[in-house]
Amino acid sequence: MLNLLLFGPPGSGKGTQSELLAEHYGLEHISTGDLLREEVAKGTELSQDIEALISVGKLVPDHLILDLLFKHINQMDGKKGLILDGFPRTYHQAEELVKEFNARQWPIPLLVALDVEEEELLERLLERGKVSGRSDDHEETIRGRFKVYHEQSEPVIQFFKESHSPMIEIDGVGAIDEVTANLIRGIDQFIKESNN
Ligand code: B4P
Repeated sequence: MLNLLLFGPPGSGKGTQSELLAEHYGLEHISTGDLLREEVAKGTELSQDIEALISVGKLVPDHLILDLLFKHINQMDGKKGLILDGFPRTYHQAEELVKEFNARQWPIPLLVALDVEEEELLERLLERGKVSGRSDDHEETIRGRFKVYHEQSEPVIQFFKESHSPMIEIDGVGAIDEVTANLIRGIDQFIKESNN
């Protein structure tokens, strides 16, 4: 069972590449950003709280995303491996993910970190903002999301190092298909080494 976590700053291509990798490896793709946007679209009381956080570039509370994600995973058939896109985004989420996977006797997922410079990220997200209609794709919020990424999400890498969990870093700059090819090369290498 192959499980992957696509990790990286906002706009690094997590969503874009996860879809392509899910198809290539036959994995179930779950984007926590999409799960939250679906929740917002339901228009419940919780939706308003979530939208208020997303629109200013803040993360939603850990307990909320953990609950939403594992409820979603429980509804799946469980045969395919998973590709999680945008999760974990905090040290605590990473700890809980490993606990949960251990409890299910699933292999600890490979963290695939996409590396892209901030100026390129800003350009991509401003471009997406012209068509996405997303409340968080404008300059002030994007800069806030970068800050949140450095302060709250980068420690995920620390967690993976400390717990000796599998991790690779991939250059996320270039045409979309070039980045996909880099990712497949890195992931295939990991699979080969794990089988030896
Ligand atoms: P996400 O939906 O995960 O959004 P993201 O980080 O902005 O996008 P991503 O990196 O997937 O970029 P994409 O491929 O689309 O999160 C949104 C919000 O939800 C968060 O800020 C947070 O509030 C909340 N949230 C989500 N998960 C959470 C969690 N676990 N805990 C707490 N809160 C959570 O690429 C961006 C653009 O670049 C696209 O337009 C794409 O076409 C373009 N692009 C991609 N690759 C390219 C390339 N190689 N070259 C040029 N352009 C490229």
